[in-house]
Amino acid sequence: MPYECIFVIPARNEEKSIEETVGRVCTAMEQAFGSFMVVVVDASSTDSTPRILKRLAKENSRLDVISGTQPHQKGYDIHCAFMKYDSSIYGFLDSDTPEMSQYILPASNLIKSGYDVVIGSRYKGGAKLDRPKSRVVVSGLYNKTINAIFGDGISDHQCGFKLFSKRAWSAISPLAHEKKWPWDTEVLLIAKGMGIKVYEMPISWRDSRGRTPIENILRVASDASIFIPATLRMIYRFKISRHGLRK
Ligand SMILES: Nc1nc2c(ncn2[C@@H]2O[C@H](COP(=O)(O)OP(=O)(O)OP(=O)(O)O)[C@@H](O)[C@H]2O)c(=O)[nH]1
Ligand SMILES: [Mg+2]
Repeated sequence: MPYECIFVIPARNEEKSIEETVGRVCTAMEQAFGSFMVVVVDASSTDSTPRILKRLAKENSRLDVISGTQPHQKGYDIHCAFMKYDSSIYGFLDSDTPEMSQYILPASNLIKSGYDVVIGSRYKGGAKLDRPKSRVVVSGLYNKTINAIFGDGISDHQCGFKLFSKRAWSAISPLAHEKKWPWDTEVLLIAKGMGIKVYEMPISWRDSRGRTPIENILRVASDASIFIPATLRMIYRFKISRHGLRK
């Protein structure tokens, strides 16, 4: 029997938030579903995240903790966790944003009512944003660049909260190849390319990590080194070969 919903939490060195996130996600899942599993994919955490998760998994039979393949493969880790289970709905939520669990119930209801992909959006009208200006600018530039190249019209590709119907995930998953953070963007572009509607749910968002300006610059540089080759690969796939997508 397939589960009603599988909810994945990717985690890497999240000792500060993981227990709260797992607790809040499990509570939200109990309100929304009869049969479900919460799956944490822990990738090479060197802090006390693995120890906390081991304890939580012992206490909760609906919590599955699996190991990520290697660091910086968040997208691939979520993908593999989805593939492990047969379910009517698949979703994920970043472990550093426990408050996003409040959207599990409304987003699940949208999927149950017929939407195939529901994503959190920090930039859709009605969203509330508490984020340093520099991150808003960089994130805005990213979304605008993707929109300009692919014309997909999505306002927030990288928000760490997304749900898929089984029908959508079965169609999208064989075409998704990116392993790092651009996987989020890739799955949305595949959905759009197949004519699958994406519902953007405005959310209230607060950046969880306080970073210094230097840390922000290093982060942007590291993101750019991933973004550029990934975007070139996606241009080839979606605009040149159009493999498997609607012409
Ligand atoms: N499984 C897995 N999870 C990861 C990996 N890298 C990061 N994560 C988790 O994925 C989520 C998103 O990563 P973040 O580092 O918060 O990325 P971000 O949200 O773009 O950046 P911030 O604004 O700094 O929070 C978090 O829950 C991380 O713990 C990874 O390589 N594998
Ligand atoms: Mg984060």
